[in-house]
Amino acid sequence: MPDLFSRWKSGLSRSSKAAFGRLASLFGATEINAQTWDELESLLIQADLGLETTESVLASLRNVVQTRGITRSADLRSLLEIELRRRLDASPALEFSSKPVIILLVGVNGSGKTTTAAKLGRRFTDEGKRVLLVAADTFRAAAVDQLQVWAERVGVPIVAGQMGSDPGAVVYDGIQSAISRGVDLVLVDTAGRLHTRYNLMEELKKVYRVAGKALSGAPHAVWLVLDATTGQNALVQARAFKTAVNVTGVILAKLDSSARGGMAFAIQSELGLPILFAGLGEKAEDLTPFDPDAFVKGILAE
Ligand SMILES: Nc1nc2c(ncn2[C@@H]2O[C@H](COP(=O)(O)OP(=O)(O)O)[C@@H](O)[C@H]2O)c(=O)[nH]1
Ligand SMILES: [Mg+2]
Repeated sequence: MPDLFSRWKSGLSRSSKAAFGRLASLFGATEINAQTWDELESLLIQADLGLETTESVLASLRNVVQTRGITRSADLRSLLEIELRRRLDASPALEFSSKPVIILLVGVNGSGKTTTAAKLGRRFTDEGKRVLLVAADTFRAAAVDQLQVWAERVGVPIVAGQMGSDPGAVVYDGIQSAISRGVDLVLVDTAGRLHTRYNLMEELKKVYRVAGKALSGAPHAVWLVLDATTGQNALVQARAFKTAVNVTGVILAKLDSSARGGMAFAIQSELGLPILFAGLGEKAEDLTPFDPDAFVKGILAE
């Protein structure tokens, strides 16, 4: 565990290099002046906090600086840490009150869904849960194969559809099979919907409805996998998925290779969705629960 945590930190410090890393020089021994605010603003925007969040952070900081009569830019660091941390909710505890719990993983092609399904499968299995993977991305043969390879690697059973078969039917079968096998948790890997393609979103809605027919109350969660390297564009995708299905949380994949970790704040403030996990590499163990304290400390670390 401490090993993963330190790798996460190093991942974050890499991801922060572009903008957050440069904050350090801003928090020097100088007096706070107009230039300090301008630079801070541009660094936060570059780090992908988004305009709205950036302006809100700056307004709060200015207010504190004014009311407390703070003049040294070195004092801004801890204030910024507080402001950033305030904008991230603690990740909600994952409750598995029914059995089986059905979780849909959604997101555009290449965002990291299949890899994340495997990582989650391994993680929950390690926690003692009986997991079933369902490969419902039947649009591409390679997609089913990919999850099958992963399932074997992480030692989790899988129900896979034939290439070209109805993804709804695969999900139905998967849930039936989970019920009869006494599985605790079903992770459904769906096709990468192009969020601009209306019919593909309709297809996803259908998968959602079919899950509810197979098991009342399902799906119990819909986790949107976002590629952290796509920055603000991920927000546009997220809104489209939110409109189509009831997204309940976000998994921020590829944070290790992102120069824009600030997206986490924009996801939280502009979408109101909790970030549940962060993907920090391509291997099965490279997934960690999103810890807002460690995240903020990580991005402000020198
Ligand atoms: N560096 C890194 N690569 C990742 C991560 N998650 C997924 N990938 C890679 O991103 C690519 C697309 O992932 P995949 O799971 O197939 O995406 P999908 O199309 O949404 O199912 C693959 O090459 C994965 O190895 C991550 O957290 N970090
Ligand atoms: Mg996939």
